[in-house]
Amino acid sequence: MANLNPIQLTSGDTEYFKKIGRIRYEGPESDNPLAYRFYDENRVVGGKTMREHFKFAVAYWHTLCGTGGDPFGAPTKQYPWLQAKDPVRQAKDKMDAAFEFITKLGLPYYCFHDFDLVAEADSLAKSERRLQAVGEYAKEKMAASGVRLLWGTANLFGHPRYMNGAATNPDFAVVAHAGAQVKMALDLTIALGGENYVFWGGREGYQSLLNTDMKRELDHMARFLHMAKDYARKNGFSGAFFIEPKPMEPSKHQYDFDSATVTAFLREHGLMKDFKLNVEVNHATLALHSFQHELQVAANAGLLGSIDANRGDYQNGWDTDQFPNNVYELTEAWLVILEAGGLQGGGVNFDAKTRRNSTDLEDLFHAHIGGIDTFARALLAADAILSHSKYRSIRSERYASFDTGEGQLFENGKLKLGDLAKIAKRNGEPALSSGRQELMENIVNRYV
Ligand code: XUL
Ligand code: CO
Repeated sequence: MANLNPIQLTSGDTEYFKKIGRIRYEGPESDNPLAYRFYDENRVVGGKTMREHFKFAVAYWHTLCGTGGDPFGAPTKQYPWLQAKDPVRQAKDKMDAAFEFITKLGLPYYCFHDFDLVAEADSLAKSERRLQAVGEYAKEKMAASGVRLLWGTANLFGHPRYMNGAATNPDFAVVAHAGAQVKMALDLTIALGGENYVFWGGREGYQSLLNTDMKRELDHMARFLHMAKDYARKNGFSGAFFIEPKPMEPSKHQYDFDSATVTAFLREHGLMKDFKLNVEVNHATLALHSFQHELQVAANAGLLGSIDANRGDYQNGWDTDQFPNNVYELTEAWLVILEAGGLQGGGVNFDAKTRRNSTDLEDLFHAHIGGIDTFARALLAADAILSHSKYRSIRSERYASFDTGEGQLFENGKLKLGDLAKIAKRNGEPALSSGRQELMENIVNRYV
């Protein structure tokens, strides 16, 4: 590991990314790979600064904890902040590295699972003490840096006890344990002024329907979410709860399959007021949807809360969690986000990991800089399309027949099926009307 810093037990004054300073905006002409070429945090686009549009967050689990192991091989990355044996010491080293990284990138937020921050102990009481110790340290780091918590969550999928699910586990003892864990994660999120709280249902689903009472499990999940929400509200949490849809992996079928499924679940169980969606790119494509489709479904229901930024791989199906680099695709996504009025309470969390063979500490910077600049370009393009092109008018013209006359009566619920039959007979065969998709695609391409 010649390229890594020597291992040191830190007390908050170790610099982990020694060769790298503050990443700054240098403009599109810059040749500096350690600079932003498009993300200019104070630039105002469509009435808001880029910083406000995105609310970029670093994901603790990938960036600080991801060591490159996969089902076929051992970890490839021996990060210097993961070397201390004492769990709380290691957690503080990791947090030093985290805040150095986030502030060098100039980003405003981070996100974590409880046991990304510090290793889980062998009892709930001990884990709670560890989380409290690390929480105190986080408070200091956040106050000193101004970095805020976009959302916290609990890892309810890693430990063997959750192999049959957490809130949907057929064994009440496990459900109760999950409740204890969520209570601790909520306490920590609230103590750190977290703006939102996420539920990603990692093992809330099934492997086989033969051994699964789906209806009962879904009712348990709703009951559990109500309990968590009631507890948090009672303890002063005013942010949003987000459900993060994903169709499969690790479960064969996950209950939070996609935006439409989650919206129906929230509606059925009276959770629409407190919960919104955290839409992830690679989860959308795993569900055989585009990212923008998932965003639009969430927006239609008023539930577009936050996004997890990454991308999948076109040649294989699974959740590769690569950093975003496709300006065209993200421009289509930002068209949806801008037209929906932005993200409600959330931001853009880089739920993305460098590749197993990206072993330099610097790779973490290149990955984030690339992702951030891709988002900035997409926002600029989407804003230009909405303000300078015929994009909106071409689309609305397609629906012009509903703006007046009988079409308008239809929209307003004033016609019956028999009326449609009369109108159709009177009109004869409708003229063909082009969808003009290629024209629309060219408009997007012109601005990317
Ligand atoms: C897993 C995933 C999670 C959630 C948080 O696919 O996206 O990291 O974002 O639990
Ligand atoms: Co995610």
